Amino acid sequence: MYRREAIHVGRAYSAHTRVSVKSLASPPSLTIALSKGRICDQALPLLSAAGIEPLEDLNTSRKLRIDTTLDQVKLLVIRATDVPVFVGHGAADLGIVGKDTLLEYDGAGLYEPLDLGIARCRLMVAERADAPVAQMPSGRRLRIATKYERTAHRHYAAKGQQVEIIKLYGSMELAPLVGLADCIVDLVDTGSTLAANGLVAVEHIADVSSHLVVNQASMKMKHAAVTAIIGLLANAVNERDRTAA
Ligand code: PRT
Ligand code: MG
Repeated sequence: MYRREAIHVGRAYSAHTRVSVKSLASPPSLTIALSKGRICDQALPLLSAAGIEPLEDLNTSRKLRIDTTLDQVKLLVIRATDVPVFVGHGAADLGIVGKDTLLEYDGAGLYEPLDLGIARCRLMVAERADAPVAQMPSGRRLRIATKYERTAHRHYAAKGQQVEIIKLYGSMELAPLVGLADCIVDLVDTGSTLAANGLVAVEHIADVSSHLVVNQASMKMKHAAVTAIIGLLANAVNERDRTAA
């Protein structure tokens, strides 16, 4: 079974990649962690182009470990913030996770070999359109509501600004409206959530997209299989970008 699926993968991409049939012929098992929702929705076409298709619908299945068309590859469906934790600890070999989540992750043990260019957005500072921070009495410490505590700390520390960070787990946009904070640090895509809540983006902190991450020990111990997956996904990204251009 392994051999048949592996040969299929090798053949399908032989024109584009150095991935060899041999590298996947009798492979160790590999797990790839990812989250439901937008990352999963946008990652599936890339995984599919790499020959990895889940045998169940990730968004609706109650199973958290899902078989794929490649016998040796399983998908783990977990919370976005848990992806670097699973991969960093070796509970998953690979993961697909937003740069925003990676910037917050304070653990080690990860390589970040490939930007998949999906689930793109920007991490921004936003404030009330009707109460700009610039018009606030000076000398008062800014209160920043965010789920990106570490990234916000780093951003203001780099500017030499002392701020109070208020950690929230969601609905950041509400905080300035109800007087909990002066600003928020949050993800912005179209800007319509900010606009709907009377907020405007005032500073850009980082561009965000989802990256492939790899456990460092897996990269060593399962080198051929892991680099084969990286190669297949890199080809899928290049092919997508080429046809979109
Ligand atoms: O939802 P849950 O608490 O389980 O986890 P999560 O919120 O971390 O996961 P999810 O699925 O909501 O987001 C996963 C990842 O998607 C994030 O970590 C980002 O890397 C990426 N991503 C890309 C986004 C957005 N774009 C995005 N726009 N994540 C969230 N948003 C939200 C944003 O927080 C804000 O509330 O969408 C709103 C802004 O969108 P616009 O279009 O109105 O500007
Ligand atoms: Mg969410």
